[in-house]
Amino acid sequence: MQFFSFVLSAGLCAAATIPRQAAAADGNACANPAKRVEWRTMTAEVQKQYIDAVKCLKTKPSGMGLNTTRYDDFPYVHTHLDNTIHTVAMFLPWHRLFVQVYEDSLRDCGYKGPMAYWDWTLDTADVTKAPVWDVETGFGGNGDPAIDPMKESSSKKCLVDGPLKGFEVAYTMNGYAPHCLARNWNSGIAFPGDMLADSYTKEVVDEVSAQKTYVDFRYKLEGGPHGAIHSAVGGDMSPATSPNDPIFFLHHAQIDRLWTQWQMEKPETRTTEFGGPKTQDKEPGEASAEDVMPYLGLVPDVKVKEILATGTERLCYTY
Ligand SMILES: [Cu+2]
Repeated sequence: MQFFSFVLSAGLCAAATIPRQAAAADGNACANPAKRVEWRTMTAEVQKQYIDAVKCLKTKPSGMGLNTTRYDDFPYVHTHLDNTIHTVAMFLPWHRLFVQVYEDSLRDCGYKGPMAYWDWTLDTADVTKAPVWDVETGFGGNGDPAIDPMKESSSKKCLVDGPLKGFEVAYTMNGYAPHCLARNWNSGIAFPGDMLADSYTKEVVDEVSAQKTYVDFRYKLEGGPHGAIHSAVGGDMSPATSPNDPIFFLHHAQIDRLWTQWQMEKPETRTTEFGGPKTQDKEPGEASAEDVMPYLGLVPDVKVKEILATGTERLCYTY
């Protein structure tokens, strides 16, 4: 598979008429890319503005004709496309645009600060103490301590403090089912403070970033640090409706940041490099940058190749 992918990506480079250079050196580069920042570097005031905008999305109508709110569009689309966008080549570009659309929605709700990411490598000494969980300046922490997920459904382990207390989300993987936002750190079973932190230390990320091909990089990043955070946070962050938890978007901005940094190490090749399994099928076929990514009306469907570089008119940001 790896050999095949290498041949394919080499073929793509040769076939491209005008190889897209790093966005900065490209005619398509945007003039003033917005800098995304780590959550803990924002002032408390801007952190509050960000979370206020998240809550504002719950007051706006769906942008795609659903009977639920703008916020709920994101988990709805993500869960309906679950098998199309995970453990496949398009995992990274699909989520890249998804985060951008979310950021655009926050701006429609009046947010003027930077888009934020959560660099969890900074917190692996004790992830439970990460600034993103602060009840004053973050997204609140674990769900209701009175709920023991060994005895009751972890879906009852809802946030009982912090700015997202009472945050109601509309969907589960079974469809429309309004419920309170739940977190179930460590799935309620591991040692307190563990949070699978060994899976997303700086050392682990360095090894992911040392991968030489998109195929290997995507595979290691998705199956390693990406998946570990979803599992460690638990509750609504675990199933395919994981965008129910607003921390999803800071996590995926970090995933996107690591991809962007990997691309910028060799922008002349890596901002066009793409490949790997096209589908989750047993014989998935080889993905192509010409593949169209579906968004179910959240935003018009788009070819992968439009989303491979950042700092463009379409994705006018940097890290
Ligand atoms: Cu996802």
